[in-house]
Amino acid sequence: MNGDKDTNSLAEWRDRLWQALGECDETRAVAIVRGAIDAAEPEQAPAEDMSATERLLAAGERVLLELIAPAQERVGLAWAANDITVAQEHAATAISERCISAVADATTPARAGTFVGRVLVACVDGEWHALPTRLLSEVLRLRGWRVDYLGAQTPTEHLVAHVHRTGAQAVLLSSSIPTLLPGAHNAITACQGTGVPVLAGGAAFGPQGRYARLMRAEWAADAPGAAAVLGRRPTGPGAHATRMPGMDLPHLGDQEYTMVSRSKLQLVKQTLADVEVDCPEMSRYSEYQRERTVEDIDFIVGYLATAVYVDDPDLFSRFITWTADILEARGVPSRSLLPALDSLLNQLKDFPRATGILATARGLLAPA
Ligand code: B12
Repeated sequence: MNGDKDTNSLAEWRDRLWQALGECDETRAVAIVRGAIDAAEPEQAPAEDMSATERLLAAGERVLLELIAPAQERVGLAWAANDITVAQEHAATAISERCISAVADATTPARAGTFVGRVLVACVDGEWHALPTRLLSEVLRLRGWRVDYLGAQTPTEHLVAHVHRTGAQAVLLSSSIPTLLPGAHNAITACQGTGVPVLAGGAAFGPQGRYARLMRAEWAADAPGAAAVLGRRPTGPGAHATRMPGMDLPHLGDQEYTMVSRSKLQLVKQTLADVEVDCPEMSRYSEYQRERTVEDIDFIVGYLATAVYVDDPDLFSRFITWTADILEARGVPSRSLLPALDSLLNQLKDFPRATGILATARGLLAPA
């Protein structure tokens, strides 16, 4: 590939990888990734100014961030639009994992024996989206860090024990699912309690990492951002080291979060009963359709509780808009969410923050 800007953008490789993912062709996907490593030109400096080692490291990073990551994001968009099945999404993700390993293998000879430092990368408890942390770990390794990669759903007590055991300089925590934020907050304060800085990332932490800041953690949008934060050697949590999560969020004093999260089961049950009255056609639902409806209501209450936790109506509104789009893409009118929201508004009428959050989202579905 020459230095021409368009050719250097890896766009063509992205199309080829997308095709291989769509056809569940792991062998071809890995061959494409290997080819892209050989072809990718460094973006920063002219290739002739770099050693072979530097070029290989830069090419590896570009392939991780500009080829594999966008392909994986496209998988998510295609699933949401109902263009691919859950099975195709699973297969594509498994192949992407293998592609990341291929980059790791191809770049091993270029990695130095000495490390710039040691960090720990993990997903918060309950979080299955390990692929983003795997990408992050490989980019940091390419940049000289020793990374302890703990993968998906790491229980907080084991995270803290590992920090103690290894003396890691920083903990990098990932979460994609917002309902895991209260647990993530717990993990952040527990790790900071050991005196180590915590860098949070992933879609759960909200636009521009607003919830990470609320929880007094550092935040970065992506792997290069994380490397930049680590490069300036973030100091420990200092005054925030030992504290209870509730101390960061004074609004929790009104007990609304505790009430909504503790009565979740009852709220889901009553909402289902109310929705059944409003939608008589539900009596003809199959067992499978009924289970999905319960799951949807469970999600709604979970996201509501989380929005109350971080005191941000936007969190719930984003979720409702996202759910509405998913439903519409599958031929279900987004209005079908209204009975559930109305039931919750009625059940939670004594909780001003919760009802404010519900009313805002309801307004998005049924504008006045
Ligand atoms: C693959 C996938 C899965 C796989 C994950 C397998 C794996 N090994 O990772 C499986 C099938 C397990 C899965 C399960 C679920 N998933 Co899913 N999944 C995805 C998908 C398609 C891709 C995720 C991914 O790899 N993205 C690519 C990476 C590169 O992008 P990224 O995650 O944004 O990460 C970047 C940054 O955020 C950042 N970053 C991430 N972490 C960190 C950490 C630090 C420290 C830093 C600095 C930066 C950083 O760096 C990354 C690279 O630039 C996404 C769609 C999407 N667009 O992401 C949905 C998605 C995340 N999943 C979703 C959902 C709903 C679920 C389920 C709830 C589905 C269900 N009904 O069961 C479960 C939840 C399971 C759980 N408890 O975690 C939704 C979440 C929507 C929402 N608003 O909450 C999404 C967005 C799908 C969609 N389009 O709607 N999922």
